Amino acid sequence: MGYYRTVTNDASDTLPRVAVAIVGASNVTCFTIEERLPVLATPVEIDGGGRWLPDLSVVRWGPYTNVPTVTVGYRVSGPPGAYTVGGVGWADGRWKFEPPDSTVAIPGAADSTTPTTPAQVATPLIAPLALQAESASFIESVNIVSTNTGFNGSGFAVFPGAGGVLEFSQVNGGAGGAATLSIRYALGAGSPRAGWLIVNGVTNDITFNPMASWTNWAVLTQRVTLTGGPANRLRFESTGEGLANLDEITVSPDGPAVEADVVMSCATPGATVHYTLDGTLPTQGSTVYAAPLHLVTPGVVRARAFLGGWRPSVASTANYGPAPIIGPAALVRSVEASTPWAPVMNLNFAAGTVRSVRHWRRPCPPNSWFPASVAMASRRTA
Ligand SMILES: [Ca+2]
Repeated sequence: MGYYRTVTNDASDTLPRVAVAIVGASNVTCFTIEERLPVLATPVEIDGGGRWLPDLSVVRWGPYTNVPTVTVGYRVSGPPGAYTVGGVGWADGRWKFEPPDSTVAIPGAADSTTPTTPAQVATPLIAPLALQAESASFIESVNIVSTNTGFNGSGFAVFPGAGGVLEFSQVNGGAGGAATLSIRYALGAGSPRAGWLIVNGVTNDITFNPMASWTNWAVLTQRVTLTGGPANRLRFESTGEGLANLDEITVSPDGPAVEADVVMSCATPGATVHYTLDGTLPTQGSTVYAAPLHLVTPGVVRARAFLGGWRPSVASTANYGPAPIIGPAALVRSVEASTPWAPVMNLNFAAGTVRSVRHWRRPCPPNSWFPASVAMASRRTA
């Protein structure tokens, strides 16, 4: 039985190809082939059914039974440089064939440049849900249109001179009490327009200032007092001046109250927002934000945005309900490896209580550090 290895560089810009030929095995019942690669080298394009066993750094073929000749092969991948590959063939569990080692050369100059730090994803926003005028619960003599650009949702409300009504009947007031109502509107008329904002039956005057154009959208804030829960009624009425074009309203209770409807967004295009509700740092394994959350119990929302090839965003945090019980401070290490040749180590500090300064001289608390492995891949690919 003979074990022959040949190495070819079939083009200057491709990885070297190794072929192994077993010949003269007609007097052998059973044999296997193993090719051994050095550290940093990995096989690609393995043919003949060979298996790469990274723990042993070998490619193994067989066993072959009653086969006189076999030819197998693979290419060697890794950083540019010269590598020594060896091999061994085992026959009938007794005989060992070891051909001389071969040297393979992976072309190209080593890339010694320091990878640039990837950009960081924008910190996501956690905000109250906006209620769209086009989805108001009661509409009278008001047209819903989409003729002027810049609105949110699918349209906005246009009031007549008088007698128009737009009512939101299930507005969430959180735990109840003072809140800020943000009204997104456009007013292209030359002078302010007044009308009524009726909150749970109590009439308030409301005045919109002109914005010079019907496509300039502005936000008017009003202080209101709401009852707890999602049964507040907010009603806009035009009373002779036509009011303004209304796009959406948002209610922000003064306190971090529940119930609450929460939306999340990220300014980085293509980024995915992940969130947790237990105070832990969101990872790419955390729940993906897809639709507004309705929170009915006190808690904390933490959101973080991710995008392949970018550093993860800073985590944003919002508390709902009574102030949370503060746990021990923790420092957590994690690795973001979406760019294989430039894994990013993240250290996240979660604020909390510290028993004493002396305590900080050791990891605090004892389990707040945990090891993180970093895999550094070659920038070269097959
Ligand atoms: Ca709208």
